[in-house]
Amino acid sequence: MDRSVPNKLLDELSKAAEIVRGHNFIHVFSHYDADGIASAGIIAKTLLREGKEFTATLLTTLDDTTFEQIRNCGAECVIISDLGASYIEELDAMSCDVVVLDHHTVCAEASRICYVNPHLYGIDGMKYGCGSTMSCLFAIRMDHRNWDLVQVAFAGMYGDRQEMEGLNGFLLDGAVKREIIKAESGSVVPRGKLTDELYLSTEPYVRGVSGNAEGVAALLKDAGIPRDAAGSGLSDEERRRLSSLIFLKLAEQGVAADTMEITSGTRYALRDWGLDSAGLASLFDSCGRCGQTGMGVAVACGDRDSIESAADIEREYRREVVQSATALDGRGLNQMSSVQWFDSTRSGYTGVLCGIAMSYFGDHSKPTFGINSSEETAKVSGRATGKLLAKGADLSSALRDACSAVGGTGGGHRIASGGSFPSARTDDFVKKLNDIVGAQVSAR
Ligand SMILES: [Mn+2]
Repeated sequence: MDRSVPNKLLDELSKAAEIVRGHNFIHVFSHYDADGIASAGIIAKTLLREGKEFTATLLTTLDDTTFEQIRNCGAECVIISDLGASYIEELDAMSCDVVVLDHHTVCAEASRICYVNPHLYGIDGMKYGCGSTMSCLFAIRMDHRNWDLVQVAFAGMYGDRQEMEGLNGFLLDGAVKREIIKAESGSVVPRGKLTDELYLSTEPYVRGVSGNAEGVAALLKDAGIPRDAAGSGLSDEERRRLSSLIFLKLAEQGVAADTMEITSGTRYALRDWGLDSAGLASLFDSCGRCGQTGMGVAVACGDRDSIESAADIEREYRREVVQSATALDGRGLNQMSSVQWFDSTRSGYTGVLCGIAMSYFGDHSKPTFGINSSEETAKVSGRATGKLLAKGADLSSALRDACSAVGGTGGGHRIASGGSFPSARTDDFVKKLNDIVGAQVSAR
């Protein structure tokens, strides 16, 4: 696959750089997930290095309400990263300068504003270029000295489960050549203190071990490893034993082979961070999910104090997530003919639980949805797998149509999508969703 940057994309990035250079103050809007925080951080650092002033606002979603925030922000120049694709026409109608660096499904092409999206150049933004990829390409276009920010972009790519081909492949090649990033062979054995790391592990989520202190102790005993050992200090033999026991458990709980491959996939070590891309993504993710988005952006900019505070937040966040995952695994998902779903009203963490359930304990023949109806407007998240997409599943259109059928809105990627609708219509919504996904899959 082609790992170069198309000329038309380079032209658009130059246009973006030109626009930004013409302003002293820029308002940055981005998504609150790992990719969105990484994108905002890359842009923030680029603006700082250019001597520009800026404000960054991270949004949980772009809808009519949050769009009003952008419309009324008062800045003469706005950059929107990891968001925007669904509001291009509205953004086009604004009077200020707008740069959109997104990778979500293209709904409309821009006529006035500067719009950068891999899909516009025939590159699949679900796999080969995410918000932080586009932000990093923009940063490098502004100044070649911004190549170091590729480390932050890799955390965003990890967060969005991107593949290292296409535009991501271009950044990988450049980063390896410059010795900024090193690819290392992966392992299911965590590097830190094993009793903690195995307990907190949701990637992989190992039934009977994750969120289960006795299970962790038993696993270590079976592997003949002392309880106070760290993964990085194991002998080759200990590592092999622990890794095979974990794989055995994953196979027993029915985890698909491709998930196991991703779980133990290549690690990308980041030169300046003492972390790999997954570790930095986890810091961003925790900040975003705990509403500490400003801290997330400061972490991405390399602020030492913020990195320390974020590590504390991460630990607590991971504990809550693993406990919610264990509880959901215990009670199981609601099975319908074409979808499976769960109610996350009490725990929250809808999207992250959805991903864990889809990969590690749900039925992998059906897309997984989580619904949080704690407020008047319910939030829904959906996850599929590559295999389900090959069968015809498209969660972007499924959630768009099912949400709008009950008076809400939805959309996103074919493999991961979200939406909202009136909580009172939850029963109608799941029926509609089941019908839509059923029709998608049987159409093939
Ligand atoms: Mn993204």
